[in-house]
Amino acid sequence: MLIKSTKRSDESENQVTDETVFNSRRDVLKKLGFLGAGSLLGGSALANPLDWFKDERPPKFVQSELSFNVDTSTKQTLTPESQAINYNNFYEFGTSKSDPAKHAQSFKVNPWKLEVEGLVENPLTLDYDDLLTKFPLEERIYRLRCVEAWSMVIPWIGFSLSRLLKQAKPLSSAKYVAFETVYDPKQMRGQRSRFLGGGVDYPYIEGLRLDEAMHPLALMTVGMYGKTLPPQNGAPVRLTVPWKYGFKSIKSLVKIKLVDKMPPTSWNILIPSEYGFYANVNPKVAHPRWSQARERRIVGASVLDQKRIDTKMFNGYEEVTSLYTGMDLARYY
Ligand SMILES: Nc1nc2c(c(=O)[nH]1)N[C@H]1C(S)=C(S)[C@@H](COP(=O)(O)O)O[C@H]1N2
Ligand SMILES: [Mo]
Repeated sequence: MLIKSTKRSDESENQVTDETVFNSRRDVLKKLGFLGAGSLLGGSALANPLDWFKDERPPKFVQSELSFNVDTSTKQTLTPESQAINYNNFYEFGTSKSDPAKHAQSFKVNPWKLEVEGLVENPLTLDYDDLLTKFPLEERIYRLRCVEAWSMVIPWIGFSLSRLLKQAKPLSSAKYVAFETVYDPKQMRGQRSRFLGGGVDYPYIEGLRLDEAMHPLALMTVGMYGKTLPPQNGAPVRLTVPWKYGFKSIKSLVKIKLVDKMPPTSWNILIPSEYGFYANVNPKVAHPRWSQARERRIVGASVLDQKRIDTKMFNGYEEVTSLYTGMDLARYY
């Protein structure tokens, strides 16, 4: 059963729904008979991503349609899909915005292995199919605000990271979560030289405090615009943390490790004065080289089709405020 969003008007910028709303929506869908056991993913919708090997045309990444619970509560102008998949940051495939779409098309996402390990009672290994079928998928329309001051509104598809962590059962000694992108220089040209990869020391690593990671907004993302992720957006699985700058939303994950100390993170290692561990969107804290007070929302079919708007604290996701009670967010940037 394929369920798709249709209504997306642009009147207002509502909050994205929280998990409670999604759960009640799921109940409604269940009552309507959309969500019987095992029906979240139609088997026939899962095309084989390796099919292009049999094709005579040059390798082109094939996406599959996904089934998901729809986010109908959010009314925002979506960024056109053509922008979201052609204007990217994914330094493993090059440093310019057009590089990932150009150089990631033959990236292999199946087979895949994601390990959840470290300070957990129940370590997990998920393969490609697990990522798409183990957890009910939900569509979440999230704004993603890049530290470079552009932003997009994207209909992501995935499941809360908290669901995965709960299944792994963090030990009481676990205080942080460390994330790691795949390291595969044969496939990722940016990992072959410091020049091509923008100076990042690969693999790309990120981290969250455990309570941040458990917040229902933190999304394990496997799709966008109704389909599995294209490689330039982090296939087969990435994180989307909408209240933080885009660089926290680490792509093409192979490892999630529960740890007791604040883990190192790629951008913080590279330029600690500019990129902190927290990286919460904050219009009042300027980047040392530019203001963060405003942003360019990419809304049209051309990158130049932009709307200049004020940036909101936590990118507008105020429900995370209590995570930072008593913290000086200018100091912990
Ligand atoms: N592994 C990895 N993850 C990454 C990046 C990267 O270079 N490598 N770039 C980050 C940055 S800076 C941004 S803004 C977002 C962009 O996500 P998008 O291209 O899907 O919009 O991905 C983030 N995740
Ligand atoms: Mo970014």
